[in-house]
Amino acid sequence: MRQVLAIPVPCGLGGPDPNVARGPNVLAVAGLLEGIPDAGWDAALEAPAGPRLESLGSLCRSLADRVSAAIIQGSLPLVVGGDHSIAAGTWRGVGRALGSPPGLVWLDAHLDAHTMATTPSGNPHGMPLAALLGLGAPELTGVPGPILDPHHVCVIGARSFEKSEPALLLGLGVRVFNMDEIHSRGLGSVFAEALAIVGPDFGLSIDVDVINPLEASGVDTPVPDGVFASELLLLLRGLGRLPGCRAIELCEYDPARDSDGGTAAIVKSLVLSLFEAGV
Ligand SMILES: [Mn+2]
Repeated sequence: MRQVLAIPVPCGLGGPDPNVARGPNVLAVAGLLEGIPDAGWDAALEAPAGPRLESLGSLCRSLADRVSAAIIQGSLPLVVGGDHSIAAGTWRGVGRALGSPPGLVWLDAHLDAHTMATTPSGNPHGMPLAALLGLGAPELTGVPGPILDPHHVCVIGARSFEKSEPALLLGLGVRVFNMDEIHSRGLGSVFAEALAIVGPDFGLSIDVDVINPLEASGVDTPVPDGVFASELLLLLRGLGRLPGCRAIELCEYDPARDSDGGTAAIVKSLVLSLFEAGV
């Protein structure tokens, strides 16, 4: 198995709750990498001071460099956020290392497909997927064009979004599996289709708010309903060991809303499952 390089990105600039920035440290203390052979923490990557979008853009540029370097040296980057705006840096770095756009499974209660023109909140953590597809805030990805190929991107678990977001994603050809479809087909069937869509070289962007807040309430923006951790855990099992899995990202864990550590424990079990043998 490749070395797993966990890259902590203590950033809360993209969302409403700055406590998300404490996520990587709290997860590290909770033993996020315990039980994963040959895994270690990189130094934390901090956002420089400055206006929000510029600061995030600079952070994403540094993150892209780190992720790209990790892949080139044969490691598997595990990016630990932090709010989801950092995805603009993670997948830019993966694309650069591969020389082609990776497929991407985006697990999220939201669609993160706002542009500066459509966002009601102005929060960049609602924009990274649009930015990665070449629409929205180029400050985040640092490049004007698309980084991902929409035909190899899918979103699983969506249940809270504004009308412009599915319009943008579906218009580009992104497959969106919302919770209604998951309830009617089952998560297993949806997940299998998602892996076929993303193709052999792919990544996983896991927004912890994809999980039902009845189980995992420790997230920045909880939304009722969602997938159950036990089911997701089975489907993620061993994916991190596949050579085609190029990077994994965990975002939006909010320790301030996780007083009993229950959400941290769930996140830890998901990561362990990703690296379990016996797929
Ligand atoms: Mn998200």
